[in-house]
Amino acid sequence: MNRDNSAIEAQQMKIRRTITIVSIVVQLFGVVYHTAAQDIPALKDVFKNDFLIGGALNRWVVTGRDTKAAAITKKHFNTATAENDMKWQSINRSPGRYNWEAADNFVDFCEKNRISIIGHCLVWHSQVPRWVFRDNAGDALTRDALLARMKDHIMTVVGRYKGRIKGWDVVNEALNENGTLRNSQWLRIIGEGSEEKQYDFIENAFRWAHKADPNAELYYNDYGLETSKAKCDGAVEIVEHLKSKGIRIDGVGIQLHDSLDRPVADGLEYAITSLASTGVKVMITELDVRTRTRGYRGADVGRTNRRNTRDTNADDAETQEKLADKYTEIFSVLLEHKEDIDRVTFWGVYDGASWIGGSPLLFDRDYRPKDAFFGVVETAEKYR
Ligand code: 9MR
Repeated sequence: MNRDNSAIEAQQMKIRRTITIVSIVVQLFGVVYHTAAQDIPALKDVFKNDFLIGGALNRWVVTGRDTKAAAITKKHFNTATAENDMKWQSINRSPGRYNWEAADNFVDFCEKNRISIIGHCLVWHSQVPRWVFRDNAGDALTRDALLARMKDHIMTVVGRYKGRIKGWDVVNEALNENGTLRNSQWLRIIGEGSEEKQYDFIENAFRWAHKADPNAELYYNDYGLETSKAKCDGAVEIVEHLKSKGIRIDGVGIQLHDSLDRPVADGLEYAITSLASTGVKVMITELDVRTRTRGYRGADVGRTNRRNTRDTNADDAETQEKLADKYTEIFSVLLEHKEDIDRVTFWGVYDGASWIGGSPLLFDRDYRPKDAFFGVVETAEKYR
């Protein structure tokens, strides 16, 4: 075994030991903590020397209709991402018509509560209206026409919030599992099937975002970077390509939509270290852990309805214990690499607001902290 291997083994031993110790402590003190939920520490304080802590917010939170979720947000988060309200489809559903209400509400809420704002997201193959890729006759746009449309959208949206947004997810989910670029309309139309032009839509998106708000940080964001090394290598290539052209990129977001039974530590370490070695910040941008044991469990949001995704198995003690272990595993890795991690954002505030249903977050459907919450706090204490 070489020295690198023994260092990795030692680190993994440490993570396994932390999971066992944290698991025992959480079980011993869980009951006491649960009865005194108001006294729980604020996550943003627990991690104040390590990284920002945030959540994805929906419009019920920012308009005050979900007061309990808003209270969790104000207490625990110092950064937030709009779960849906800044996406192309929400802001610019039909040509030339912009609806800013929801995005403005999100930005105002964050500013009022001194929460750093992440804009999500500018160029994505999903939640973008069909008209974007077509001309008036319904035919596919030319490369130049689509570039012009993309520029107009970025300049308008980023320009409106200039100086108020910490960073933008400029390009979202552009990669396949094998690290090649996804065959989206962005790639097909702007890339014109040519290898030389394949990064053009990404380059231009970053250039224009920078032009529209020169002080905003700019990120590439994707899922599965922790499960596929090839995909992670693809993200590294995007960063290196942009840097080689002198185009600003500040960070890469590892979404980290995890699931209960899949070990994540090795792949996550690989992703963090290889992305950080390019010199960019690494962020966990959409953290949750899928617990659903019944019904539809895929990623097709068209088939996931928040109201019917309650899963009784997701609430049982065994699942909650596994969930706490999983979060301990994840935060052990993040704390080992805290120098490289800038921010950790949960994809939702509490289970009742999660896009996947089940019990994937730190707060349950009654807004109470779960064993997973205490697992995370205990893990932070272990790394002090
Ligand atoms: O959580 C979001 C859900 O409410 C939307 O219906 C869905 C639409 O595609 O997008 C979800 O958020 C996604 C995020 O914007 C990008 N990464 C994957 C997230 C989960 O699908």
